[in-house]
Amino acid sequence: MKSLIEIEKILEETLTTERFRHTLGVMYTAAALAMKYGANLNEAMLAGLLHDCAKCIPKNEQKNLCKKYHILLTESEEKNPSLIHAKLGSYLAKDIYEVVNDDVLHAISYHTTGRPSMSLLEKIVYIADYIEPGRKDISNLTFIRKLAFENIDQTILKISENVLQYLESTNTVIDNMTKKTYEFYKQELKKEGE
Ligand code: DGI
Ligand code: FE
Ligand code: FE
Repeated sequence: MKSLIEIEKILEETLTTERFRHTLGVMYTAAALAMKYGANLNEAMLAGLLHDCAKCIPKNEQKNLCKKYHILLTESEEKNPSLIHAKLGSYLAKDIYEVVNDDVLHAISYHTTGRPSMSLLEKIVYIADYIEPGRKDISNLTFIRKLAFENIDQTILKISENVLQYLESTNTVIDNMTKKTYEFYKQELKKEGE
């Protein structure tokens, strides 16, 4: 297994400066959330550090790598290549960065769309990606950043709602999993309130 520092050095060379800064922001935000909610600190930092490891690979090369790893792409991933880096990233994490922990691999795989019934670690990476200090120009971000340290499931709901609204307003095809995440946490919180 590679250490956080070894991985950080590789990513510094393979990601753009901007993406690397975002990556460090996600890693440390995931660490803060892990402290708050009692998740494993090293796992949270590892998943945060690697979540966008496939992001700077050219799109056609990402597709070739998916073939190499026998990753089946959904129709929506075929249409929206910006979704591919999440799933591909988890395979690279395993193959190149020697990650063996399935929870960490799932957190990387689902960081863009989320999914119903996420583990604590998956929730932490999904949220950290959205709220890290370098993120700009998202409505309600000040509110969501505060909420993230108060109620984790409400934060997932707010973020998935924002993402859906944003994708609708830009006429982007929405992945089924993105919708399912929102619907699941809406139901989940309704149950809690009853
Ligand atoms: O990789 P990041 O920029 O840090 O953030 P991300 O992994 O959450 O998002 C990657 C891109 O995917 C971003 O441009 C928003 C977009 N996206 C998120 N959910 C969906 C989506 N695009 C489509 N087409 N459908 C989705 O459901
Ligand atoms: Fe991403
Ligand atoms: Fe990201």
